[in-house]
Amino acid sequence: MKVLLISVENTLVCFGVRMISATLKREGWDTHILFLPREFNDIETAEEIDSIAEWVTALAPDIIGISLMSSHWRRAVNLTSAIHRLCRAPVVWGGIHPTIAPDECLEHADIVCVGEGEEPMVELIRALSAGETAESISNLWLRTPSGIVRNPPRDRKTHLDDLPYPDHDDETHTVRFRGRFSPVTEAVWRSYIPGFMDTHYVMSSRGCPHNCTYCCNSALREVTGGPYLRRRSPAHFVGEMIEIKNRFPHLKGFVFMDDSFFYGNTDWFVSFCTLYKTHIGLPFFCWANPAAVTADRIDMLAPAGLVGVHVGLESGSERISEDIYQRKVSLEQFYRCMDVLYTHRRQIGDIRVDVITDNPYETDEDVAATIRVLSYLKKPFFVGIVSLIFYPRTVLEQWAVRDGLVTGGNDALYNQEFFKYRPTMLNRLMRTVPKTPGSVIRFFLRHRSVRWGRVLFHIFYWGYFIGIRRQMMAVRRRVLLTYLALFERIMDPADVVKMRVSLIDF
Ligand code: B12
Ligand code: SF4
Repeated sequence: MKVLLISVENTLVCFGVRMISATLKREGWDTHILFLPREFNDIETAEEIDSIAEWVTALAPDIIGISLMSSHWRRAVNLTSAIHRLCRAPVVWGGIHPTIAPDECLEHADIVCVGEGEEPMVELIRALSAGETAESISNLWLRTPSGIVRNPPRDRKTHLDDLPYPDHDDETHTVRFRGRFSPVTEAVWRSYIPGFMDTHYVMSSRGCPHNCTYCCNSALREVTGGPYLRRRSPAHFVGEMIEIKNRFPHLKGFVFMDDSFFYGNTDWFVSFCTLYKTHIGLPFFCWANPAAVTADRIDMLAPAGLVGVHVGLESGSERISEDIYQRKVSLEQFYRCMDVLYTHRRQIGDIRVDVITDNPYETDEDVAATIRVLSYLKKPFFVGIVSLIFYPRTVLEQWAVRDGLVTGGNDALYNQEFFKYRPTMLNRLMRTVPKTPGSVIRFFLRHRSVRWGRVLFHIFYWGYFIGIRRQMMAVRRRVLLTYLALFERIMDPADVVKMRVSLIDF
């Protein structure tokens, strides 16, 4: 059996397809991956879709798997129908969106994988190659001549160490890059953001201990059984990075994509730090829930190479944070986390605070509260502003449907852009916080309802922040890129990644 897995994600990270592929290869199946990275909302034209379907048909796979999030919905639908026109191989959909919205996915795919896909895919390929049907494979939903079969879910995999490392065997990988089908060369890899930073994404765990209402974890947790938060052993996790470091000698660092890297027992961190320092020794970034960022943990991780932490404030309004997002993080915990990170600012140069905006449940005063909290933080830090999307089946989406704010899953919702927040004065003011003295931010906040205050802010925003500052950033970017081109090879990897991060203008 020849298997083709397709990713429509905008990077080459694609943990899902790489995990399925590695598992199938370990079982001896001839497995290929096609990466179709594109910018958000950049949907393939009919000619492009046809050329992809022709490439797929020429490879002659016996089965095709497509991995998708909600924002990839339209592209996956178009691709699947083009493949169905040219090719007889069944198309299986898996990933976050099929897991939370399997019924609507089954209107397009032949088979849908609900939840983790390693074991179901192995069983499916075995069954098909033996000429059997997939009608009793748990986690799989399928269309059959006698109707839809919804097999029950299986428990999540408990021992993640039993799984192989994600597949990085580029020989069997193809990417559609600048309109051509190309091997995944170093140059291609470097064209995408993690590549640009010379970092590689890895994950030590699956799941999250929290249950914030806007996040897919609130939906995923309910879909299948078994423990939700699971972690690989430090040896298994570092073992993967050793292989990656050997494979990509130019690598300058790692990004740990765990939902919240800081959770777990102290023994895990002690063992991880020792192994990481000994075998890897490169700088790393991670995401953390502020409640879990303690001085002890940072004291352990900073000497091991921690250079960047992304934390979520999401909202500085206690009403929104507690009642609407149901975040289990108090403002006090958030400030404490930022203080701990600030004390290590020489080492941890990239501190990013994520904030959600454009929430119809928020009043102007709630947004102002978020800006006020940010204005009191010690600099430097970045702020990542994202526009609230009501992802299907999340608790918040269900409330919003009930309250008539959204109509539930549809193309427009799935295509909403995460990073394109509304051009309101408060959102713009929020954006300027990391580069502007807190007292100036609070001055604009105080005077936002009077005309002259708004006029003054617009002069500041368009004249300085977007105008002069951007020009200065462009010059700085050119200087730093030239500097990197000349000296990167002899620089400390931590300084290289920090410099590259500083080139991304949030
Ligand atoms: C790592 C990550 C990323 C990485 C890499 C994504 C990836 N797919 O590898 C990056 C940074 C690129 C990313 C980007 C985005 N992400 Co993201 N990301 C995650 C995160 C933290 C982990 C996902 C992951 O890799 N898990 C580990 C792998 C092994 O699990 P998996 O992907 O679910 O795959 C398993 C199953 O789903 C299934 N499966 C997957 N594919 C397939 C295919 C087949 C054929 C089969 C049978 C099975 C199968 O089997 C896999 C193995 O068990 C999740 C949070 C979460 N809890 O899932 C958010 C999450 C997936 N991201 C999310 C979002 C919104 C985004 C962005 C849109 C926004 C952003 N943050 O910029 C962009 C989208 C980019 C784009 N347009 O392409 C949302 C998705 C919501 C939704 N309903 O779609 C999540 C759930 C977070 C959240 N807030 O709720 N993300
Ligand atoms: S802490 Fe982060 S990853 Fe975990 S449920 Fe909340 S938003 Fe999702």
